[in-house]
Amino acid sequence: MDVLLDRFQKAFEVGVEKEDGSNSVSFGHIARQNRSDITDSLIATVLGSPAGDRLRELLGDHLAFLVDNCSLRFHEPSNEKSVIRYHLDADFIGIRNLMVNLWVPLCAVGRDRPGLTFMKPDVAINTIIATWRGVLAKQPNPNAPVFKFRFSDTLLEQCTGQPVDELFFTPMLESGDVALFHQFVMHATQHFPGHFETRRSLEFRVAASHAIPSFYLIWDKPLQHWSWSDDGWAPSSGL
Ligand SMILES: O=C(O)CCC(=O)C(=O)O
Ligand SMILES: [Fe+2]
Repeated sequence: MDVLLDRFQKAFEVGVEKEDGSNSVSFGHIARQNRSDITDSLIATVLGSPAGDRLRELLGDHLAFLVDNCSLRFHEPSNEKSVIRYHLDADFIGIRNLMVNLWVPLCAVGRDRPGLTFMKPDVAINTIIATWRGVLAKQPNPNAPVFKFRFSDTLLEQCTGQPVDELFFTPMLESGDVALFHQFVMHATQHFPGHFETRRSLEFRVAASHAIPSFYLIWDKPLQHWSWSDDGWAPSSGL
């Protein structure tokens, strides 16, 4: 945990200048400032945890980190960009090929600080996905859109026939816990009216090296490959 916090602090010192007004800095940006030592250390730490074993089970021995969408996020009440309403990460990752998001708060969340709110796994999502695809299809280039679609409460109630309060849950997580989900799990910043303390978190977005998500391929975005061997995880050239 201390390692993660220390690296977060260092990365923000490198990163804040660029992403003007924004509350997040991508690993790709940090690496382009010649500080991939910081992002490598973050990746090595998360892969060395039980989350690394889980990724291996899900994606295999060769992982690709989608570094322009791996980020450090500093969530503060005064910054409206901090709040991200209901969405699917498929917006910017694409439909084809699995993307896993490891979301890691660096403080306890869900009670005094806003956590991440997830759609309950038993909600039928067919209509939601159909609606999402319908919006995507209307984009100028549906194969590689710049797409940020937020689902309103009303739209979610129309899609599911249930009150929105019944559709979601917010796990209480401790600092350094890992929430793992894919690009079709709907989520949002926990709605937290009134004052709350700032919250730092990390987002690692990962795919199998042989199955890069569609929008990443189309845009030819940067990847960092890590592979498993008997010596553990290490950076690699991919397959
Ligand atoms: O940190 C948040 O509140 C939102 C994070 C998010 O949407 C994500 O990691 O995909
Ligand atoms: Fe998200």
